[in-house]
Amino acid sequence: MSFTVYGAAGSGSVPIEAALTLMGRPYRVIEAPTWEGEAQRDKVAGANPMRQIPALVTPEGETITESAAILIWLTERFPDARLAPAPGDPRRGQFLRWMSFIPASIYSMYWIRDEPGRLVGDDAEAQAQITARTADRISHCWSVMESQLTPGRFLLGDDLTVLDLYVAVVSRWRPLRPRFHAVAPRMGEVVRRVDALPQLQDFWARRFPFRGVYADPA
Ligand SMILES: N[C@@H](CCC(=O)N[C@@H](CS)C(=O)NCC(=O)O)C(=O)O
Repeated sequence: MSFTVYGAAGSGSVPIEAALTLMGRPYRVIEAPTWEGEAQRDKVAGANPMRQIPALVTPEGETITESAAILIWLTERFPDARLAPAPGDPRRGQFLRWMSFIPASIYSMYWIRDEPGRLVGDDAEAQAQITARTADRISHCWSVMESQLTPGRFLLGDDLTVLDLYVAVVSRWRPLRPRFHAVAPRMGEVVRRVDALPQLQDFWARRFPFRGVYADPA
């Protein structure tokens, strides 16, 4: 039995799929772009009562939700892939810090951004304010992370971790990479390095192509 990922191209399942790819672990994807509406959310509801992707079903049949938890769990399940500093490693604290910061401070904004009406109903002006202010908040969070990290080749030093995969994907969402680079130039160099990893070129092309607004103009 292999892994099953409930996910969608360009979504929060992509760093998980990238990690499984680098780990050489077979998986299948149940495609469910939940932001498209209730029919897609229904597909996921059995695995995740929050009706969100990503969710991972392990070969043993356990279901894990929450992108950061899934990524960290995979690094523990497959330590030989060396995609996280191990417990006791001096980089572990910062690894856990930023792996928690992304879903808590940044990813959570998208529940509001994707459908501002969830909070303010049909008020178009209020919706526009939410879109603008959550973009400001996301940019601020990236700038805080930039100020606290001293990247090497990758965010925590010279070794690639799942944190790099996570940031490389989330930084491509709106307000999009040009704004990310403006507030986080050193992290920006890292994500471009992650975009260029030879072992992920086919994967990115399939799951989050560098096209249109999702390109990263130098
Ligand atoms: N806390 C969750 C957030 C997941 C999430 O927001 N997923 C989005 C897609 S990238 C989703 O399913 N949105 C639909 C909705 O919230 O209704 C995680 O970190 O996995």
